[in-house]
Amino acid sequence: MVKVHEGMLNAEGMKIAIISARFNDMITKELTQGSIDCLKRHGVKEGDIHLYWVPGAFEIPSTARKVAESGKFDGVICIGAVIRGATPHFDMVANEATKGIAQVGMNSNVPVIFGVLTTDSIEQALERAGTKAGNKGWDAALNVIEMVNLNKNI
Ligand code: INI
Repeated sequence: MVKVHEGMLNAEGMKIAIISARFNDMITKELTQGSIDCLKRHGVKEGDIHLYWVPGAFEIPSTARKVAESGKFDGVICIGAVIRGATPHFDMVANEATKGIAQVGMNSNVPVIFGVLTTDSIEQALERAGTKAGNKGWDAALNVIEMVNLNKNI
C-alpha cells in the first residue's frame, strides 16, 4: 500500500515569520494582510506572527536567513512585489530575490515560502493582491502551513 504524506492545514500553535518588502507597498501591504488573515483564520495566534519589513525584495534573502536560523519560527513567508519598469533593475532584483530565497529555503530546517510577485505591470500585481486573481499573500500563508505540517511527517 502506498504511504501518502501531505501537510494538513491546521496551524494551531505555529509561530510564523513574515518578511515583507516595503517597495511597491501599495501591493505588499495587501499581500501581507492576506497572509496574516489566513494564518489567524487557520489558528495561529496574532502574537505568534512576527512581521519584518525590509526596504525591497533584494533585501529579503539576508533577513530571511537570519530569521530562519533564529530557531524562533516554524516557517517563514517572504513577500515582495517586483514590477517591470523601464529599468533593467527588474531582472536583477527579481533574479536575486528568487535565487536568494530558494537558497535560504534549501539551507533551512524550516519552510521558506516564496510570496514575491514578479509582474509586467502594476495591474497584474493588483490582480494578485486581493482582486480578481485572489491574494498571493493568502496563498503563501496556506503553503507555509501545509509545509510545516508536511515536515512534521518526514
Ligand atoms: N524592489 C522591489 O521590491 N520591487 C521592485 O520592483 C524594485 N525595482 O524595480 O527596482 C525594487 N528595487 C529595490 C531593491 O529591492 C533594493 O531595495 C534596492 O536596490 C536597495 O538594495
